[in-house]
Amino acid sequence: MTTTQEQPTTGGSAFRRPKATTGFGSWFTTIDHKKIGILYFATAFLFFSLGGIEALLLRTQLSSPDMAFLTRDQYNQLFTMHGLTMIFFGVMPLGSAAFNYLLPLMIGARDVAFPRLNALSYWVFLFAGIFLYSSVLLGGAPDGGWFAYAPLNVLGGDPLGETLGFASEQSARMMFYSLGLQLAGIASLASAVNFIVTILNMRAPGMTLMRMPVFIWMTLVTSVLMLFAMPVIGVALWQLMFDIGYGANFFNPALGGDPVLWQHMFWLFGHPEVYIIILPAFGIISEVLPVFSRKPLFGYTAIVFSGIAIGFMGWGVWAHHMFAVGLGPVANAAFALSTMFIAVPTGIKIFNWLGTMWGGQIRFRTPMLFAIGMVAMFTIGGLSGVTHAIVPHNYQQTDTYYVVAHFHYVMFGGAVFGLMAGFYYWFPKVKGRMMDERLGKLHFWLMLVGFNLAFGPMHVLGLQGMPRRVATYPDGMGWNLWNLVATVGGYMIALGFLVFVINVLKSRKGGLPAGDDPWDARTLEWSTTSPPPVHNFNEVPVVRTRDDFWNRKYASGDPSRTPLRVPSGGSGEAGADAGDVAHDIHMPDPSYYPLVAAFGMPIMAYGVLFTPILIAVGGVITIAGLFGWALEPSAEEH
Ligand code: HEM
Ligand SMILES: [Cu+2]
Repeated sequence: MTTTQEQPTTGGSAFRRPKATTGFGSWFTTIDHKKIGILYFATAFLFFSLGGIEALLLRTQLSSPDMAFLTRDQYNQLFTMHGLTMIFFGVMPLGSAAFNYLLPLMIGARDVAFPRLNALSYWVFLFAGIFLYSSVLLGGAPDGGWFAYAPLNVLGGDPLGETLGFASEQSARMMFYSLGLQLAGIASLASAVNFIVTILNMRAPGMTLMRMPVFIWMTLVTSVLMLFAMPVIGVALWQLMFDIGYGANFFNPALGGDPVLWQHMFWLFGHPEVYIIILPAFGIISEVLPVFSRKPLFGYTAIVFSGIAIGFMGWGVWAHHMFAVGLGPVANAAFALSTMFIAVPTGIKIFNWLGTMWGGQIRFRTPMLFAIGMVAMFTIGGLSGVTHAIVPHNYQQTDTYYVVAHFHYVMFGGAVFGLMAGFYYWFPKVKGRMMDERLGKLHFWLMLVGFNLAFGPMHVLGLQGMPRRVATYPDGMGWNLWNLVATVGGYMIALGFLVFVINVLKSRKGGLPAGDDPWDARTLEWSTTSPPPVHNFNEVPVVRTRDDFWNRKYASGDPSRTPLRVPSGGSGEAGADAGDVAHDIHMPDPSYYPLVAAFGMPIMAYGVLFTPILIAVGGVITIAGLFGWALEPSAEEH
């Protein structure tokens, strides 16, 4: 790819922008949304694998009664880190990876609105994960569960915490929790703002809101949820940090704090968070099902509005996580009702997906198998969710394996199956190569069977009274068989992912050439080359209908439907000879300042843990990075 020669506007060489867009070093300075998407995917998949290994350790411990494979302390750290990793560093950023790569391509744009902010978001996310995991070496990982109920997590008294100046080791561990999630929240906020502005401002000419692909709609709703949910947990984490580190008292009732405050704040964030995890999968499914059924999406408007409704209603149901707290019958009844209502828009989507397949010419390729698997597994998880909403049932089920079964059907059966459908679907666009179908199908069946073996029996275990978060259980409770089955299922899932990794490594270079539009798809990203050029489109498409690309292929030879050449990058008309269009399109140059700014942040966090000097050092690095960023010459002028 030729880039034009540009002179920086200011002299100082410190401010000269890096130019390389290929090679190893370019990954550290890239601001191309596609490369950032790939970085997000690779990193999130590594964390996801780590979370998976933790899950296997947990399941190994639980495979038979009275096991001593792990200590209680290790078990507590592992299930906490497993939950945190899967949610904040695995599944959520896998959604971000898809947003980053696909959003500009699907709306006919050349990049996101703020490319360097996008890079910042990635680096902060990476450092947040490394920071959280560094706790393992520095005394112990958080061990209070992913929702870390205060004040239980700030009490205690033991040596490690005292050497760090805290009341206990427990509280030092929870400092890692608080600071790690605050960092991760900064990354989410940055990308949420970026995606919202990109969607609202950078759609191709003619792409009205109601002509956007459903995946873009779900990106928008997810981003809005992130924008409002992160500050809520941010405040709670800040309070937790002050309680632990600086003698404040928000949560400890012995000193006059409120023990239920944390739960309200956590779940006011935490419930929207589960929709942040599942909505990207809803978007993916809504793209995959029509393509492989060779029919338009059934009920586009209903799918979009039910997505928006979920985005609003998700804020009104948080106390369904707190029925057993003792909020009283009025609160419990109100939240039971609101929870049952939110099942309505979710059900509407399921009916629309089924309607899309109904009467279609279904092609059972790997993406479609995962999409159908997602609809089926998510439906099971949704149904057990409705049973939680019935308060007397909830009293019976809460803190048992029934809940663990439920949320894995939703988050794994829904979100992960959906993400896998998207991966197999878009891989040819990203790499220009097809994935191996045989390995893909093997992955699917291993995962589907393993998943149901792993999590199906947990419904039974839960109803038999097996509590969650126990490191072991005695013989003779009638729990042995189902626990063994669940463990076997867990290993089967891991085997499935091994096949997936082999498939990716094999197909990356050796897959069959994909061409631009291998699935005969409907959305704009398939109208450019595979992989897309740095600037995405030589000609910015003009959109006249929903499914415009499909209509252009099939509906008409109407010349007004050929894509319109739009002047590029502010430099006047694009070159007349099509071969050289790229020459006139200016993409912003790479930059190392997002990395610098992000690098200061974990140092500040270590400062809160160890010594205030590091807060200052990290602060200076971050501010220097931001100044360099602001002063960096633009690359636009010649
Ligand atoms: C995307 C995939 C997954 C997600 C999002 C996920 C999420 C979670 C969450 C949030 C928790 C709760 C932690 C807590 O109670 O504080 C958890 C616990 C657990 N998960 Fe997963 N998980 C996933 C995959 C798996 C897999 C593949 C397995 C096993 C084969 C597994 C087994 C477990 C176990 C054994 C627990 C501990 C339950 C307890 O101690 O109460 N998870 N998971
Ligand atoms: Cu909830």
